[in-house]
This record gives sequence, C-alpha cells and structure tokens, in this order.
Amino acid sequence: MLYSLIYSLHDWFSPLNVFRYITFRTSLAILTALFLSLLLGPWMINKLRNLSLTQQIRDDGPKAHLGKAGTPTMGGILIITCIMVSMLMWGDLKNIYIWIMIVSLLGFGFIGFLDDYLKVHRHNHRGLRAYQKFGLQIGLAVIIGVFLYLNPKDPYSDVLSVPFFKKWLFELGWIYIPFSIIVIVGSSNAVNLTDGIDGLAIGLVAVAALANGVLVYLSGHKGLAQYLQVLYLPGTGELTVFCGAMFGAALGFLWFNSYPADVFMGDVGSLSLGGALGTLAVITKHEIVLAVVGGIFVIETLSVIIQVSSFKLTGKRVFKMAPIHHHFELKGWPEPKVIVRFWIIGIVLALLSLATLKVR
Ligand code: 57M
Repeated sequence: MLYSLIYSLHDWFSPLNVFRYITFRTSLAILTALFLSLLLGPWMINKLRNLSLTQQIRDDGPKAHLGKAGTPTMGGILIITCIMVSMLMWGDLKNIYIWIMIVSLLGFGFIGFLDDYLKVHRHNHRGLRAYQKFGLQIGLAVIIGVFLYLNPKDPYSDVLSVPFFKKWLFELGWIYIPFSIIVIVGSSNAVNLTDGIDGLAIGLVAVAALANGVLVYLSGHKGLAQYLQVLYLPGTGELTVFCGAMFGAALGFLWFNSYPADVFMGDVGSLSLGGALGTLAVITKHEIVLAVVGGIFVIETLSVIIQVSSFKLTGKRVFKMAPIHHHFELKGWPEPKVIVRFWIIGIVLALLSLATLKVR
C-alpha cells in the first residue's frame, strides 16, 4: 500500500520513481522486516511467557533438551507479522502472486497456530491429530494448486522444468495439481521436522529465501530470463519483495532463536515458512531447484522416512535418532556445532542451485 501511495507521487517528485524498482523495494522489505523483528522481539517473548505459551519437552528426546523446558514458543507469530507488515508496505498488492503467497503463509500459519495452541492448552499436550493436520494442509494446498493450475496468466501452469536441462519442459496436465500439493505440503512438513534445534530451521529458511529471491527476480525479468534461458514468468518478479521480507524476518527471528534460544517458532512458524517456500517453488517452476536449495530440509525428512521404515520393518534404527540433527547430537556433537555445520551445507546447496541458472 505504502508503495502505491509513494509511487503515485513520482509525477510531482521524480526521485520517488525509484520505488518502481523491485530491487529497491526488496531492500526496504528486508530492512523493515529485520528491524521490526528486533524491535518487537523482546516484547513478544515476554508476552508468550506471560501467556504460558511455553514449550513442553518430551522425555524421549535428547537429554540435553530437557533444559529447554519453559522456553516460550509460537514465536512464528512474530515472523509472520513482520513479513506481512513489510509486504503491506512495500509489495505491489495488485500482483496476484503476492496474494497467493500471503494466503499460503497465513493459511499454513493458522494450521500451525491451532496445533501449537492445542499442545499448550490440552492436558496431554497433544496438538492436532495427524489426520487433522494433514487434512487441513492438503485442503489448503489443493486450493493453491488448483488456482495456480487454472491461472490464465501463466502459460506454463502445468509445466515441470528441470535444472541444467533448459530445453526439458514436461507438460504434466492436471497431474500438476497433485504434484504441486506434494511439493507444498512436503515443504511445510520438512521445515517442521527440521525445527528441532536452536536456529537450524530459521537459518536455513533465511538461506532459502535469499536464494529463491535471486531465482525469482531472474525468472521475472524478461531480458535476464532469456539470457539465462530460464522460463520467463511475467509478474513473478514481484515475489522478490516477498523473499526479501522473508529473509529479513528470518534474520530478525534468528537474533532470538540462536543458541541458546530465547524463543522457538512453533508449528505456526515452521508450517507457514515451509508452506510459503513450497508455494514459491510451484509458482516459479523451481520445484526441483527448491529440493536443492532446501537440501537440508530434504535430508532431514528422508532421515525420518528411513528411520521409521527401518524401525517398522526390522525393528532396528539406522540413526541414533531421527531427524538426523538428533543423530549428531547423540554422537556427541555440541548443539551449536550441529547447527552451524548444517547451515554451511545449506549455503553450499543454495549456491549450487544458483549455479543451475548458468550451466546449460
Ligand atoms: C517437529 N519439533 C521439535 C518447537 C518448534 C516422526 C517423528 C520424526 C516426528 C518428530 C516430531 O515430533 N517432529 C515435530 C519437531 C520440538 O520443537 C517444537 O516444535 C516446533 C517445530 N515444529 O518451534 O516449538 C523440540 O525441538 C527442540 N527445539 C530446539 N530449538 C528450536 O529452535 O531445541 C525446537 C526448536 C523442542 C525442542 O526440544 O521441544 C521436536 O523435536 O519435537 N519427532 C521427533 O523429531 C523426535 N524423533 C523421534 O521420535 N525419532 C524416533 C522416530 C523417528 C522413530 C527415532 O528416531 O527413533 C525427536 N523430538 C523430540 N523428542 N522432541 C526425538 C524425541
């Protein structure tokens, strides 16, 4: 909104023309979300604590985690608030893709909020039942997937692109709808599983937001998309501003969630951020690239699938504990070492995903 108001004045004051540029507004979105997080963080943490919205620690987890009991959770409310304020200020609210991202962020955030709230307020600390949580997530993803598939403005609404192989475009037809649902729901739950040690998930979300910001800027820019031979998707360039808001809010939350964490994001944060990243990948046709950018999220999810399958089929564990971050904790790695080493791998994978743009 603020963007439209300021930009409309550029006829009288030409320097305001700079607000036309996505890169300029993305910088403002990053700074707004970051400083709003730092400003509201302490107040939000106290509020969560005063409302007894604090974490229960399961006793079957790493013993080192027992000391985390009582840490305020549902800090994802702060993340979502900062992204939304930043978007409402600097995003072009006439862009349909911005609204699809907002629906995804708030929709998955609401599902996570329900789960968190029930966990805190139920005597057995049980949140939503698995079928309820998955059912709500799939329902939201169906709405997003069908809308994107029927989007008259997107000539590639059913196309799957493959990194490195620029000419390979697979027209999936209506199959694209279930495919996009799997990407969105899978991404939401992958971030949720990864959020099991201080700062790991939010740090990787910041890396993914930054990498996706570069990807979406290029695929929304006609000249650059043609030069790099990536799909040119008109109107998606505006999502760079959303990625900037996400990056700024993630950095701001990391200030408080870094080890030893003052606050956890809760499912309200992990489900919403994961759902947004998955939706972003579907809009920009970078689903396979997302799997590289969010490689740690994929590895964490695969570790759970392997562990649960092995345990059910053979009664034996492959890892000391899944997700894999717990495995390294139980191997004796201090928590900060697990976090930073996983971030390093995440950054390398993000750089690799950007390399797919150049390699033909
Ligand atoms: C999401 N939630 C954390 C916090 C955060 C099938 C199985 C793999 C499911 C999985 C599970 O329950 N996942 C749920 C992970 C929890 O964090 C809360 O949840 C929010 C994210 N959704 O924001 O509110 C705990 O994680 C720790 N934490 C931090 N710092 C952070 O910044 O230390 C979180 C954020 C928090 C805190 O201790 O309480 C979680 O782990 O539950 N289950 C597991 O991950 C469990 N693994 C397991 O059961 N493995 C078995 C299975 C696969 C057969 C095995 O390997 O044998 C582990 N998690 C816990 N206890 N808490 C181990 C047991």
